[in-house]
Amino acid sequence: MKRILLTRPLPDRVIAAARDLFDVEMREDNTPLKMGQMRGALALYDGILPTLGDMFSATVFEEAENSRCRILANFGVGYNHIDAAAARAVGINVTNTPGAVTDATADIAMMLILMSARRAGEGERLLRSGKWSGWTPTQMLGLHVTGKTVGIIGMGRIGQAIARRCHFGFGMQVVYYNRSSKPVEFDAQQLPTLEAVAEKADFVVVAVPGGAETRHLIGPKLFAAMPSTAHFINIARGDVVDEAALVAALAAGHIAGAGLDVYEQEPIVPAALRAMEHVTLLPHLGTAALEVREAMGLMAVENLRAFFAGEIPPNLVN
Ligand code: 8YV
Repeated sequence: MKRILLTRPLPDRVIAAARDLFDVEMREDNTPLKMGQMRGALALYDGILPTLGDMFSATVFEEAENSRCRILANFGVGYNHIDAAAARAVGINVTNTPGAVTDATADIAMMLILMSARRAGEGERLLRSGKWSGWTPTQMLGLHVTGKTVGIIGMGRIGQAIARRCHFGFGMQVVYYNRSSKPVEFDAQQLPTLEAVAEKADFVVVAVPGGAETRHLIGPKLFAAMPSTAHFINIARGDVVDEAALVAALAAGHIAGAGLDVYEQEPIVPAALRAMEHVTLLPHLGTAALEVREAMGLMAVENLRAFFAGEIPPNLVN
């Protein structure tokens, strides 16, 4: 039986599915693997099921040509914590879990759009503080969402799922930026630059993959192009956004609010952001629902099964 390491505790169904097929070891610890642990795991296991925070950088793969491990079956669609090219160079396959995460992540984007526009976090804080003095016709007026324009940065699976929700569910106009031409089957307009999208949008939503190519893709130029009444939403990866520039844009009132699920240096969230009432901050909840985490885990296990059965794993990324 192949030896597999699960780098974090996972839902029971996933553990059971993995144990049916493999000799499984699961870390009980929820902290990311350290460099030495990653190197050790490459030497000791045939396959590893890692996740967000397990920083498999090029350095980890140095001298791993003859390592026992031949596959990293990532739990999550985003694999920017793994240097997939460096893994490939030493013959290690990398897979991810697309599809399983799409709807849940798009749902979180909608939640952040609504929470940010309608000041839900601020209202909840007010009520819990005991300072709510009762309804008035003008209390806590926010931005009406239905019929507004959403600007999506990155029209992949998740971007399209957000666009569909906005278009069909909320009667919104959809404009988007995607680096390649990406026609969609409903009324939505692809624009040539990030700024062209920002100028038109009441809500800018980031849905591009993380990694070197998109690091700080969003910065002062985009925030300057957004209307001062617009909200900025990020459900992708924190470092796609220049967080300091976002804080500056919010502090200066260049944009009206932000809804964030991801941060540049998780779990560190800048104090300046935490102090702002017009910012909604979620702790990377994107896929945090049991059935979704089960589907992600089962997909990762299927990638391992296929690989060790001599097939091309369904979600190979390198
Ligand atoms: C995951 C995500 O739960 O799938 C992804 O890439 O961002 C999340 O929703 C987590 O990051 C594990 O990869």
